[in-house]
Amino acid sequence: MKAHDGMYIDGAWRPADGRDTIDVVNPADEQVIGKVPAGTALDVDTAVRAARAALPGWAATPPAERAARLAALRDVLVARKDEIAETVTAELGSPLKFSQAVHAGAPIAVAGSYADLTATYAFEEKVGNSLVHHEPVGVVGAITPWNYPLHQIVAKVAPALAAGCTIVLKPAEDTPLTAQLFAEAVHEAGVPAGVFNLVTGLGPVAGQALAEHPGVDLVSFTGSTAVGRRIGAAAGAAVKKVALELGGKSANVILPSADLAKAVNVGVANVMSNSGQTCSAWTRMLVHRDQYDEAVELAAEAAAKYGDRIGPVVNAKQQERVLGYIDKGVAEGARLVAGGSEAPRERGYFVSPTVFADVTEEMTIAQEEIFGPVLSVLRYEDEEDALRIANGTVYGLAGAVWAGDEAEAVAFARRMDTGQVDINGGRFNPLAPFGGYKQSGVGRELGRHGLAEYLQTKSLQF
Ligand code: TXE
Repeated sequence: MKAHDGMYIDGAWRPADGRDTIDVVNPADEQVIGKVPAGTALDVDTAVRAARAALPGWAATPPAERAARLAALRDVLVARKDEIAETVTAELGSPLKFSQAVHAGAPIAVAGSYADLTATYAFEEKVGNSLVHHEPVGVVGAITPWNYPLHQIVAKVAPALAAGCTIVLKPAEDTPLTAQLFAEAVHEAGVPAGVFNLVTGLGPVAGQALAEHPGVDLVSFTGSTAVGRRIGAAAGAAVKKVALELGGKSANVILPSADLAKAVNVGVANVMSNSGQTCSAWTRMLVHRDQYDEAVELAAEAAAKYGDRIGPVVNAKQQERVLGYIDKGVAEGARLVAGGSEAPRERGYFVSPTVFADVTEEMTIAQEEIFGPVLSVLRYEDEEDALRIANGTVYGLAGAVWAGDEAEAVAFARRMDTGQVDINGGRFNPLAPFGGYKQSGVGRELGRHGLAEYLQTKSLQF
């Protein structure tokens, strides 16, 4: 696979400070497919300085011109869609069709939505006798994970560009080739030098240097709760803005009036897609006790069908972690009805699509984020019980409600402590705000709400 041996800083690929590199591994066959430089604190500093220097010019660029660059970026992503899909498949292991539809498709939609929004957004508004200016926050340090390599990048970089911010991106070490391809796309789209900069590297080195750099005004992080906590604490100490998109343990609540077979089948697909590596995945299916046995049977059948259709998880560490959770589920008394903790293939970091029945709320597999193709099916007595279980974790990122009547589902959704709820299945909307209640995070991504994270307001009184 094509890999750059430098950093994209100030509009060009420049030699890295150090000689250390990171091997990029295809998780489907464990082969090394490329090497990228492991950035140092000096690389980060060089990139932040470039972003600072470019800030006044980009912040003063009229929104219509920023919108034009975003539209050009979307067009480049469209033109290079196949290459994006192949790169994501090579470094994440997801099936090519899924990479085309989701890993390439979603970021194209997001880039396009920000091109449109930037052209029409009221960056100045009259409020009584005041004029309120919405100005860029400044230099953004973006730290992204590997699970949706391009979407996670675009969900931060597109609104930052829209707002007039400049950016230094530190992508996940597992998926840096997609990030390099994105840097090429930004360049091709004519975004001025220094506005977007890329430093590849390890989290505790390059990531930490970026999060703690005094020249960064806002840190936008998506990843594990443990790292998010550290970044939030450092940002608090420096009185710096921070956006955190962390884990989830979303509930899929199937009310008795719902179409059970549809709700279960879509629910299983939701958890298995991307090999379960989705922070918003509906990993807890909640079913009324009268429909429980039927739902478990349907879920086991649906999961078995997935067999070879899902890719591996991203690396050996994640595979070990997911298999460990499956063992823990069995040890705590849950009943395995599909899959299990035996790796299904000799090569590659695969995990069998797994379904647990007889899961109770306090079990580890019902409380902690597993980040693999593992579904827990829980029983509820009545609606109040379902609500209590749905809200009974430290997380609050997403969820789903199914009912015969949409209004009934909406009434239930209103009482859920979570940032996003899919009603009778739902569909991806690039304009809908996405982010967490409770320990799932701080701030929102996508649409107007995502843009607002990268703006600060100034009011002029007349
Ligand atoms: O995450 P990390 P990992 C969850 C999921 C998964 C678990 C571990 O449960 O099983 O986290 O995944 C950078 N300072 N999610 O270990 O380490 C790192 O280089 C600054 C949910 O891969 O948090 C990468 O770019 N940055 C999630 C990014 O943080 C640091 C998606 C995420 O990696 C750093 C991914 C540090 N000290 C994992 N240490 C979601 N919400 O979608 C690491 N990083």
